[in-house]
Amino acid sequence: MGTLLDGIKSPADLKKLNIGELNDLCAEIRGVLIDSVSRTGGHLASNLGVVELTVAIHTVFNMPRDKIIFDVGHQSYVHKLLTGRMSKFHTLRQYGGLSGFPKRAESEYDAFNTGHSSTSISAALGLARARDLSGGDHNVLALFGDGALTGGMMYEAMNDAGHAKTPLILILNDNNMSIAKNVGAVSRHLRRLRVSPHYFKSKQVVEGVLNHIPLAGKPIARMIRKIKRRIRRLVIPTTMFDDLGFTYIGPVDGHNIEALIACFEYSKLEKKPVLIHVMTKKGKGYPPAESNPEKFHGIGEFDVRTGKTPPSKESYSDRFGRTMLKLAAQNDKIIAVTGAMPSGTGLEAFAAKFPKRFFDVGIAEQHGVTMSAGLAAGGYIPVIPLYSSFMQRAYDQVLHDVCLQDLHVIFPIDRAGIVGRDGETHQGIYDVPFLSHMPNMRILSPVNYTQLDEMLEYAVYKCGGPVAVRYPRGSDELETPIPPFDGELSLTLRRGADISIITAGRMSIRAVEAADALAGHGIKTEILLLTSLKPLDKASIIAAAMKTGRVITLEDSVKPGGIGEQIAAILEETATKCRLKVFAVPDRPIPHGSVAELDKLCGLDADNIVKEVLKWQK
Ligand SMILES: Cc1ncc(C[n+]2csc(CCOP(=O)(O)OP(=O)(O)O)c2C)c(N)n1
Repeated sequence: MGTLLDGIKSPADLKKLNIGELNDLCAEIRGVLIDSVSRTGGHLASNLGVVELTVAIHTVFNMPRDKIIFDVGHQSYVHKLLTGRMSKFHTLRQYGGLSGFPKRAESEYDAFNTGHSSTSISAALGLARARDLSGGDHNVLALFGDGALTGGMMYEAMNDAGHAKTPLILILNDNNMSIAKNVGAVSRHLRRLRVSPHYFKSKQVVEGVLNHIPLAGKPIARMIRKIKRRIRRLVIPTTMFDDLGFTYIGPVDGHNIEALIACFEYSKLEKKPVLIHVMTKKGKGYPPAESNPEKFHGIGEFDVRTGKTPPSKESYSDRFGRTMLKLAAQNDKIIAVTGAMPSGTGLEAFAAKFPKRFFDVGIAEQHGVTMSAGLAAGGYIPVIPLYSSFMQRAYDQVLHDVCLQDLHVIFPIDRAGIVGRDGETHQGIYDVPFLSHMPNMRILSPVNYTQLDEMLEYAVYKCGGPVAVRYPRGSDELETPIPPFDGELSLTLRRGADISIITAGRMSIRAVEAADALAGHGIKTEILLLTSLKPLDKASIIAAAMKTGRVITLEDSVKPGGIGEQIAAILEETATKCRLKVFAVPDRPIPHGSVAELDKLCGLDADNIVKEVLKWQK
């Protein structure tokens, strides 16, 4: 096992292999991916689908001189294996190990950091323009999925790139899947291209041409000219990409290395924007992933033999989905909207039960939010669950289209706070600061599932404007019993006279741990739990500060503009005399690791809080 892959120290080594060996290498890579991801977790299905594609790219192009940008970046594992990171692959997504996404700091082969969808063409065009301005002649590639093509930025970028006419190689990896089944009119257009008789014919011809292609690295100039003439005849401008100024090539079988190599060799000759339409199967080569690509899109540890994952507790997302079913059964004005995350946000059952009241808008958070604002203006109650980090996309839509008009849109914010193994692009640590300054917005923060239910019900029936309800990834609940929620801004979780901890959400668990540990040192802690992060309960905050004279704020959001800084301002403005220490996520990218490791890294663990409090004692 692993013999060919062991020999690939850099992509240059690929150029020595013949087609048969490249295919054998692909089989080895699949084995490594399945085995390794079964231990570390990760984005398996997408990577299994791009094995031949990535091998062919690195066989034809000369990275790192040529540049490739991976859209989202979740499908960059094969690229990592081929670019000198094989020996570290077992550390993928582990604290201090390889990232699950491209990282410029990790390798010179990673041309651009990604994590959020639909940025690749914009970034590639920027790199191409930088090349042109500096007189370079290297190739710039963007590899993106059909799912990414539902994101609006792609059209802004194609509008610009198709007009700019500078050489750019776009590779569309079309597997007909986003995380779930892909949606939308562009997806329908791609489906038509896939089945059009003309394109099937052209595919066969491309493959025919390819049987005669020498591998890259051999003298190929004359042969290429011949291929160019033959392929040019296949390129018939009937696709939306042609209309936008790209030469469309395809569709090409993305598991046929020879066909891929031919298309890539050809694309280098075009000297203008090219789009290569590659068809792949998500999960290719591992039956459990082929039959359930959605489950294997992003997966934790699993048993390679059965494809089964260990049993897990109900998550906040699952609970949200169950509660939505109940609320929607009672109230037919409730509409669910998702940006391509029906399963991730827990809305699958809703979609099945209320198909007319469910809209998957694609990876289009901006459009989803403004569309929801339209639904609200039309008399409905849209509920649009977004992962905190993806909500960043829709900042202006939340502000301009929802908040300024005070429209009743409900924003369940999933994966709020530190998310763990997906790392810096996915940490949900910015929503509190950026929502806090939006007029009319309310932000609620539950500490357990019952409170999540109560807050959602409150958001539907007792609010008339925008409401966000933020909850963490996973299933961590505060075990301390609390009274039912009915709109209170805060509640006192524990009484004590020595020090006050003001906290919210998942961090309340850490606050209780710290308070228990402080009790061992004879320090009695008051814990004020903020159920509302906007508005803040000023009176209770001031009272808690005055009671003990020593305040700790504890939050899983970035410090600038967060709750701690807002509380500092309240205490300052009201001339409340007390000492204050803000525990929050520091103002720098937070890498990947387990949530517990990252809490510690950010100083949000009970041990660190206790250590700091004990310093105050001296
Ligand atoms: C802005 C944003 N929203 C949502 C996501 C979550 N997400 C990650 S991959 C993905 C689907 C991508 O589909 P596609 O581009 O077709 O790639 P595939 O996995 O099918 O290869 C989604 C929705 C994201 N990364 N960024």
